[in-house]
Amino acid sequence: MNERARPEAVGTTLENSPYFMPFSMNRAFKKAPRMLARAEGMYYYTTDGRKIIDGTSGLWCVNAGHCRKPIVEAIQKAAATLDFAPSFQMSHPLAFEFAERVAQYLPKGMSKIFFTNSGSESVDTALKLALAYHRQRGEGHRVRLIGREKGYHGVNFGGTAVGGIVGNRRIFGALVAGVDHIRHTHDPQKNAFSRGQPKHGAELAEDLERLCQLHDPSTIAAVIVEPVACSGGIFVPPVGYLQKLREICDRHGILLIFDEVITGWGRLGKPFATDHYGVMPDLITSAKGITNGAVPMGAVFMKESLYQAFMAGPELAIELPHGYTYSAHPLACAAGLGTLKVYEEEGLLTRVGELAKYWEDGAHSLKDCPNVVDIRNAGLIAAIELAPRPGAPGARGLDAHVKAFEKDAYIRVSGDTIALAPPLIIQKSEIDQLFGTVRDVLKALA
Ligand code: PXG
Ligand code: PLP
Repeated sequence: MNERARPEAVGTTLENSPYFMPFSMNRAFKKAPRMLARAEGMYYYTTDGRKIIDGTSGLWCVNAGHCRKPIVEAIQKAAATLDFAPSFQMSHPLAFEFAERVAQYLPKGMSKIFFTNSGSESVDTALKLALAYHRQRGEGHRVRLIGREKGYHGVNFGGTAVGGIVGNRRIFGALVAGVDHIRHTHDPQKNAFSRGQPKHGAELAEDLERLCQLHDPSTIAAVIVEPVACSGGIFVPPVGYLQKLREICDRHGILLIFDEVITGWGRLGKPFATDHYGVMPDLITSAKGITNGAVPMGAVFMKESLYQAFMAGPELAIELPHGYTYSAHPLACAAGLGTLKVYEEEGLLTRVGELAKYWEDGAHSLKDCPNVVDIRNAGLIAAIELAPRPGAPGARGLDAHVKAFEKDAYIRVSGDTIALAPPLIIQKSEIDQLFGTVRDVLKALA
């Protein structure tokens, strides 16, 4: 037996573990781990038996709550029936069935679906689709990709390149050539403590026009933005902003990609943010809530015309040389079908419409807590931004995360911003409980 700790030996014995944890403070965590053993509905249960309210839907993905029976059973059945099926030149019925079911939820005008295994893969797929689409139509000169400052589009090369969070880019070299970024929309001087969409900032979309003039619009293939930028700190689009982006893209023949990995599947009270804000992109990237997080899956949704552009060549040719070993994996399709069943039976894709006001009031009730400098909200998402400790950005946020966990609430933080986005099944009493715990944490924080 080697000397290394087994996972059940929680405490001070994980320090030599071979597990290199993603996006984590490995050394600090292994000294003082926070370990989850099981989950049900709104709650996690720790390895030492505590019940923890899930304030961020795992990682923004468990929209229907944890270990839901129809999803669990669908996965179990699929695993015992067809463990894997190749999806290159072969397929299986669940893939077609799931695509059909997902298509019923897509914004009007979107009709085709490409399956991936994560949000990151969806983003890189969408960017490649955009480049290939233009080339397919004889506009191969459109080679540039535009992201936005503070944006998060996953961690693959394309997504990292169009992403705009400096700390996620800094150590990874030159990334992808031909990428540029429009300005972010965060303007706390004008918009602090806005309820829902901030009033000021629609004109920031004009920054896209500036890049069009700088590079010449004929060189730009696509613009990708999150309708609500979540990972970077939760920035809600100013009134009129997304509409303006759409207009500029239309003016110049540029594809607009909405990255709805978080905002999709009911988070804002409609199936997609596209429906909520009434602005139609050309492509949508999805993941997370598509399977309720139970099996990894992502997808890219596109307009019919995009798909058809690839169908123009000879029939005995592979139309898109792109795909993943696990695209449309049977377990993921099964989990997705089970997920849609729960969403439907419980009306979860529109439930947030009823909860949003209560949620907004709860979030903004924290305004009087120490160190709170801004509160932002959209649908069932809230950000509570704290002033950083002098010379130690992120330290107060990290403390909030750890202290909340000690007080039986799991919350995410991005720097010094607390990010809340619970499962869509949350009850009003649990909204009170969650904000009550955050209030206690903020009062206890130096
Ligand atoms: N696009 C967006 C908009 C996302 O939010 C991705 C792409 C990448 O998806 P994958 O499945 O490859 O992780 C994301 C993921 C957080 C947090 O707490 C956010 C994400 C993932 C993990 C943590 O902010 N977003
Ligand atoms: N690397 C090698 C050597 C491979 O053979 C493959 C897939 O066949 C990949 C990477 C890509 O893996 P995936 O399809 O799981 O993304």
